[in-house]
Amino acid sequence: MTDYHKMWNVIGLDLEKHDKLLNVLRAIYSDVYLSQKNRPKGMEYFDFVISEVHGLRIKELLEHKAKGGKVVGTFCVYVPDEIIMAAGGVGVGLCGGTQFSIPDAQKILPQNLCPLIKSAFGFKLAKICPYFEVADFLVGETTCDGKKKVWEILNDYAPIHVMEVPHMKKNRDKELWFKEVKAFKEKMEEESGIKITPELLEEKIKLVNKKRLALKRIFEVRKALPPPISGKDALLISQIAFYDDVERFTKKVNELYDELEDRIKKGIGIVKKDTPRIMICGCPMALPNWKLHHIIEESRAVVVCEESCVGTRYFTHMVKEDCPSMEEKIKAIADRYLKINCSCFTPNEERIEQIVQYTKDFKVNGVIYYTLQFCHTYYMEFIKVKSALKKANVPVLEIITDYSPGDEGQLKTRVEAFIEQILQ
Ligand code: BJ8
Repeated sequence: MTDYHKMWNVIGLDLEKHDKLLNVLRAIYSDVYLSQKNRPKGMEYFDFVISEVHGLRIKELLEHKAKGGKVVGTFCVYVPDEIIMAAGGVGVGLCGGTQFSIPDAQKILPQNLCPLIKSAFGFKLAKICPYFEVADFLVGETTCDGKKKVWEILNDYAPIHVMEVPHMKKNRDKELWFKEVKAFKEKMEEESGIKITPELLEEKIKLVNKKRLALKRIFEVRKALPPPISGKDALLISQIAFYDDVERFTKKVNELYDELEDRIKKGIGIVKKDTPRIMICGCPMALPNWKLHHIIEESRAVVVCEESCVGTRYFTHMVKEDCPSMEEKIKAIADRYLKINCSCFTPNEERIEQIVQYTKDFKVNGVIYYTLQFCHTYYMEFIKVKSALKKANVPVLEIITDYSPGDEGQLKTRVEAFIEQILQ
């Protein structure tokens, strides 16, 4: 195994703390992922990516920077990847998914704040995330209140550009968002020194659409009875989508898709045909948050869909291709991103309708609605989701949790009881 300590030292990581983090992650990964039986062979690539996520990928990003390219840290699926790439940049997701960094964050941030925000902030404060350290600048957004205010504090540690995401989808909101996307293109041009041409943008629009399509195909095969891949593995692929090289990732996901199709033809499932099928809806699960999937799949059920930003919200809509002018291309990008149904929007009926539709498409036996503590918008939106699922006759369990292992026993008991109820 390559020793990356010299590289980590150069980028300014706290080596001792970072070593501890890696040891914790390796142990969890081995327990949650490598213990699975009958995994598709194509998952070997994703295991490799995880084993090198703070090593080889960081080396690649440093090489990219050495050639003059920019690395841009993002926290939300509203930030348009196509624009970052058209300016020769690489986008990396910086949302935090581990309890490990939270005590550091709480030295500054309040305790009663969403763990995803605290975990990310703690990474920067403790200097244990190499992605934060190699990022030239960060892009925040005005989605939820917690994120909005943390950018002001994070700005003391790293330069940050904030995109104003509207909270409604009226014409005036669309106009505002179009201007924000345009301003982001200008920001990327200024940072990179590269003039984004219509040709460059078109090329990247097509590239990112291909990546979305590859992810969509993985979700399509999960509709099979039984699914050919576990929910944990599908989640891992969605999480890696925020870090890996876009072309390589797309190729590997498509290869995996071919293998999964073959499995379906041969009748090879990851579980037995009558295994209860669960859909998870709600807050995103940033790497390495595998807590709920692991509990569900250890409880004789299988996760077949994530209605989440590490799931359907990431890939569902494509950017319209071949728009003639730059103005129209920017509009196509703005339109696509504004279709994402984050609970920060009001009203958000399309999300509710999509959830009900997914329960049919993925032949779901039960929904687990997942809210991170102190995430008010997803929490509140559950009221409407619950009522729509009741009408559709789909059982639902609400889970509100954080990243700590403290409630795992209690969650397991609740999930098992829910699955028992489905089985009856
Ligand atoms: S588009 S879900 S990635 S904002 S940070 S809202 S969990 S309280 S991450 Fe998100 Fe963009 Fe929306 Fe998706 Fe709640 Fe926590 Fe806020 Fe969060």
